[in-house]
Amino acid sequence: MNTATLRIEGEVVTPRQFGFADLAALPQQIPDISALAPGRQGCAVRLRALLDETGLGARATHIMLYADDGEYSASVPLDTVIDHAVIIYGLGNRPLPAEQGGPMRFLIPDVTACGIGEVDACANVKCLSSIEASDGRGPDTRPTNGPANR
Ligand SMILES: Nc1nc2c(c(=O)[nH]1)N[C@H]1C(S)=C(S)[C@@H](COP(=O)(O)O)O[C@H]1N2
Ligand SMILES: [Mo]
Repeated sequence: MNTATLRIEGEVVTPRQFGFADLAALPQQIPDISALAPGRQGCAVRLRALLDETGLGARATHIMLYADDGEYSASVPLDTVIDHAVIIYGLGNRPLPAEQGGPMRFLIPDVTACGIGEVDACANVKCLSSIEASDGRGPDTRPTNGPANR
């Protein structure tokens, strides 16, 4: 049973939730993420496609990425990531397995392309439950001591 949803909220015009089928129905699909991120698996949709659906509020400067454990979160500048970030949501027509950060995970395939230190691999939030557009930076629990895998 797959009831996981991803909420898009905060400084958006129309907040909404996306389940597996909703994400699969959006434009801007990447059928195989390994084309953008060698070594990774799954199908993805561009962040831009979700934000096109909700619309963005004029005050939105950052997005907060919340994991479903209610503990891990990251806050990154919207302009920097909007044309890089994707949501990986499936593998073989099923939700992305938890071992790979599923059922939905945020991924910036090439963090160096973003060109700022605020955007790093630690912002690739697994078990993503909410993306909140915000006016300014929000809560961020990313480790500051280097790119260790946690
Ligand atoms: N929910 C959640 N997502 C998370 C983390 C975490 O602790 N919890 N760690 C982050 C960190 S510090 C890194 S470096 C990347 C590692 O993801 P990867 O193993 O898929 O490359 O996941 C990020 N996403
Ligand atoms: Mo990290």
